Amino acid sequence: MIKKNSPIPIYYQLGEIIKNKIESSELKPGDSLPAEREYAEQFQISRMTVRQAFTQLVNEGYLHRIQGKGTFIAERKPKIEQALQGLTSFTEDMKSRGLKPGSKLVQFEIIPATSYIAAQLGIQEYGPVYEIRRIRLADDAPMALETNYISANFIKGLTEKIVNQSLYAYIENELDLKIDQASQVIESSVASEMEAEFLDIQPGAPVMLIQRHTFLADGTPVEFVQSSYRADRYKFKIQMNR
Ligand code: 16G
Repeated sequence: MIKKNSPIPIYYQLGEIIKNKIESSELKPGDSLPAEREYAEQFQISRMTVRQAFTQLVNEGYLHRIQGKGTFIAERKPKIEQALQGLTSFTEDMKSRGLKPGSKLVQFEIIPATSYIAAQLGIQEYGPVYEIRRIRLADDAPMALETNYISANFIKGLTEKIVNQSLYAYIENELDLKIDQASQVIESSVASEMEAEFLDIQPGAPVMLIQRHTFLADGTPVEFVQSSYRADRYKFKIQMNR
């Protein structure tokens, strides 16, 4: 129950109590939450503290408020869990989960490589590079905004139609090149206005930035990719041995 002389604030303790009820399905999506007054009486705390707990859970996505109606348990879609061991494509990842992979093409052009992009791809500055920006979809819902940079002198014949399907399938099956390894860096960030619009989230909502460098077995760079994944829909799992 609530400990009044704890270093943990009371609103936080109440938030944890409500979260437990949601996680154990005692409170189910769509249920309305008891009124602030009821919690205040039950735990002998102020209504302001109860409101603070509710606000915290609204921000975390556990609850939502409907003007004039009250506070309800939010519908929370399970996060997609991606293992970080294998080198897979988005299309493969979604299919292996029984989800329908998809893309919405935002940009497809050949640009002269900036010095930064050239260095990432091991090519000359101003060399021709495909810049491909796609919203990646799972069962038609936006999961990530992904921008690929690919040397146009190396990977030839890309079209809008191809990148609306699987890029890796084209590289491996049509060009007969074997994608071998990649290194990936993941960091947290918040959605910019543009990312928020494409990903159907609020500006400032948490996202995970992923940078991937992908190579053939002989070390030739295949792609440099910058992606923003929705942090409310994605989590990463890594297996560790000691
Ligand atoms: C994944 C890769 C991306 C790759 C794409 C190919 C991450 C962070 N990125 O999204 O680097 O270009 O798959 O997918 O996992 P595709 O074959 O479906 O086009």
